[in-house]
Amino acid sequence: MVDFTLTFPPGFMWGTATSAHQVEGGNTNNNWAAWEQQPGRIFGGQRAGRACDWWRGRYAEDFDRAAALHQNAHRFSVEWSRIEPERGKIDRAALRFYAEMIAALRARHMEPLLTLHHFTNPLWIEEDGGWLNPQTVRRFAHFVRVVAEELGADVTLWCTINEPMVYATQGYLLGRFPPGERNLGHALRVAEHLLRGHVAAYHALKEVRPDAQIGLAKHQISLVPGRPAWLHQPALMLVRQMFNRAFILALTTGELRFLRRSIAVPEARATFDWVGLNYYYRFRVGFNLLRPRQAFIEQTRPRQGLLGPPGVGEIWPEGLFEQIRWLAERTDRPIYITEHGVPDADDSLRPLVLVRGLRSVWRAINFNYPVRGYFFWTLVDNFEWAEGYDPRFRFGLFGCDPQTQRRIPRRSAELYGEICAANALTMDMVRRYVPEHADALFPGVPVQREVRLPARR
Ligand code: IFM
Repeated sequence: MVDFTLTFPPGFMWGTATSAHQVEGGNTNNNWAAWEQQPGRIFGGQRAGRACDWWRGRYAEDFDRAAALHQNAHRFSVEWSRIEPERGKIDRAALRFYAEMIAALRARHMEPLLTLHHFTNPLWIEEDGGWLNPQTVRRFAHFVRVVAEELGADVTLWCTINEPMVYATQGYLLGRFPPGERNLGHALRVAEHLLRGHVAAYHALKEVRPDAQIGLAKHQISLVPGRPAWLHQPALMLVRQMFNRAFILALTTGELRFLRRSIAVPEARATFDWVGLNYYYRFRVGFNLLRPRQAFIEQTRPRQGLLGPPGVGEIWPEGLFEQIRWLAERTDRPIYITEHGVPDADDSLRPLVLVRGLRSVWRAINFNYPVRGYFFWTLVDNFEWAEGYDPRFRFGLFGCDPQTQRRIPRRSAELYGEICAANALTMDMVRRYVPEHADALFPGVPVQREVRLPARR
């Protein structure tokens, strides 16, 4: 087997990603806190509760852990409901908390990437219609301006909105996130308002900090057609257009196209400096006449491949390459992998997912696609939305028991630390962490075998 080193470009960003409601604990004033109180919404009737206890300061020890693994960046989000608990009322202490958090990252030589909206809304926003209400666009921009004025001097990288199409479809089409609707028309309207929210946030940020580098985190999925492919291919194209492509294309064309509906948003054109890719799964897509409320379309998981817990797609890290390629060619912007990870409590899949994922990212970089950084999801196990603290949905490099707050490093943390330190993935790491996959992942010829020359007479 040949020894090799997959080296990443100098200055490549290595980090993990988190979000406020999932790690802070003590959030009681947002739509998720209210949703968690409704029976049957969250696995086992759980609530986020103390989560990872970051609000009471435990972020500092977790940042120490990240820094000890040689990470040089961290993606996190600020909680709108803390900063603006009531309409127009700004909580300066909450802003100070986030300023301290940013300073804590900087003190550890970690670049902050700040997300402004990651699934949660203040209750006063939610009660006034959430993102179905067009007023939310202006209210969000106001909040963004406040954050930019207070924190902008110490932050360069900004992510306006996390996974807009996940928010729209989970909350308004599949009913799994608040407000639990199943209404395609509403899902599309929410997506449109999120796009307008992104644009408004972009301008608010640029007015306050012209040097801000602004993007958004877009969740992309890999898709294969159901069988027979000729029958189900149109379903795939529909999902691909609506879920993967429409939002991104609107940023380049100024037109948001869903099915036959086209909404002109010319002001969206070019309102981004970089694009973030959140990537996890591959799904099989097809028509199902029993799903009228989902436009007769169903997503299932292919039966083969790397399988995590039920309910999620096949784990297929190679799909990163294709998603990077599409984003790079369509947007012509730098790309950050703003999330990539796997639900895996016993860490039996994570080292392999890291290796296979980074092999794909490295391959994309070698095609000259401008990937600038990689943020693994996530640093410590946290509150996984509708899955709550379901033990099957643990995404952390470190385990975290929400009762005791005890952190337990997983082996993948060590592997990620070695990768970040070396700015590279090496064959030696592959041999030590996923020896059973080394030959299949990196087939080679035994060139280093001793060559015996015939003896001279
Ligand atoms: O935990 C989530 C995160 O909030 C958004 N992206 C996917 C992650 C894992 O499901």
